[in-house]
Amino acid sequence: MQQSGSMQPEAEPTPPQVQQAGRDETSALLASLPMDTVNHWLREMMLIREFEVRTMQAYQDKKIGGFCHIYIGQEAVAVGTIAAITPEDPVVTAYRDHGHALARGMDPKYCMAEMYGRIGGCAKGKGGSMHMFDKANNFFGGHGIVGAQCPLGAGLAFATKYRDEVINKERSKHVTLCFLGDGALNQGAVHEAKNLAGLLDLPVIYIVENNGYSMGTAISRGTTVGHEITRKADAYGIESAVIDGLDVLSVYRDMKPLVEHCRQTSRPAFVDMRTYRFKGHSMSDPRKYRTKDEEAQYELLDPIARLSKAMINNQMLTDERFKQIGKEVRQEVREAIKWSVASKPPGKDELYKDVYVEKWGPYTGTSLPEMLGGDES
Ligand SMILES: Cc1ncc(C[n+]2csc(CCOP(=O)(O)OP(=O)(O)O)c2C)c(N)n1
Ligand SMILES: [Mg+2]
Repeated sequence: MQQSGSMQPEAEPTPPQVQQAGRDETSALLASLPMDTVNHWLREMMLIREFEVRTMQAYQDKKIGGFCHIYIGQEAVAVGTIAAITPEDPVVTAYRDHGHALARGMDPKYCMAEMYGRIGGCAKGKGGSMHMFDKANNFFGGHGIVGAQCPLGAGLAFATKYRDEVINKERSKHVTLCFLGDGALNQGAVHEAKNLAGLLDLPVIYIVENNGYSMGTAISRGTTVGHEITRKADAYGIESAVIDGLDVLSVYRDMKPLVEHCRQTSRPAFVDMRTYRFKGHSMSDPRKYRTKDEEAQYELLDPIARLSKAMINNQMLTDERFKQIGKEVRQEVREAIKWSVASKPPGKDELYKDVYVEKWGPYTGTSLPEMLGGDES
């Protein structure tokens, strides 16, 4: 039998980095963009970072319970990709979802109140950290089952295409962004979704936020051809790109034409978005599976520091203004926390609301199972 091990490189660093934009390239990119846009991206990334720092503190103080996955380090991905679509385009993601919700326009107070388990939260405090949802901003969650959002991404793209082409008799004009982690690549549902997207010409872009780890498992240990995951798109005839996810300018530069191509052709795409999570997998992860040196190496590529330095070098930002934005986002998050604390926990009357069983009402007769108070086994 042929050895498939030859497909893996010998000692691939984890996670693999991508060619970074040089100083001149960055300056040219900055010059090509409206100043307000770049300022907005910087502020958004800083808001997400501050939101996550305060979330971690509140979690440690036991104000937030349940699972909680922090997005620090990956801010440029949500901000740069969402900047490349329109507010009408659907977005769906996994459980590391606070950054996407905020970048999509959710008010931080609804996001924070959800984390605090309060009725004012976007899911009435019944979903928590992993289940942000904001229909008004076309943000469809927030999903805790690894890979489960990928068939939903295909479904959302099918829905927009059907509405545009069949109901409205127009050209398909929407693009869905479906985010997933590198670990999700090994889930069956992801492959079925890619197959359907390719087969049915669905305008969905699968963005793998490749932070190199699935919990404590490095991509090279858990995933075949982990050094070149775009080959997993080739297998389905889906176009792909590798993007520096630690640089918001590169993310936008590379995503914008890809989004427009998918919009025009009504075809799917796949992105290997190289990034790094600066914190643990979840709040209970001591990070023993990676070295301090590796973490330090990636922290040098901090997306906020990279953008702010580039802006300062190009006379688009001053140290004072940078500090001022820091103050503003701290205030915004403080207010979100204050609002969340003032919001009440959901009452008992909420228990059976928004759950499927409500539609049919309680069972009658003897078919009620014991766990629901019935007397039959
Ligand atoms: C179907 C399923 N299997 C296992 C888990 C447990 N689990 C939660 S997160 C995770 C790792 C996923 O890693 P990745 O997709 O790379 O995303 P990241 O956490 O790096 O953002 C696993 C295995 C789950 N939630 N769902
Ligand atoms: Mg990962």
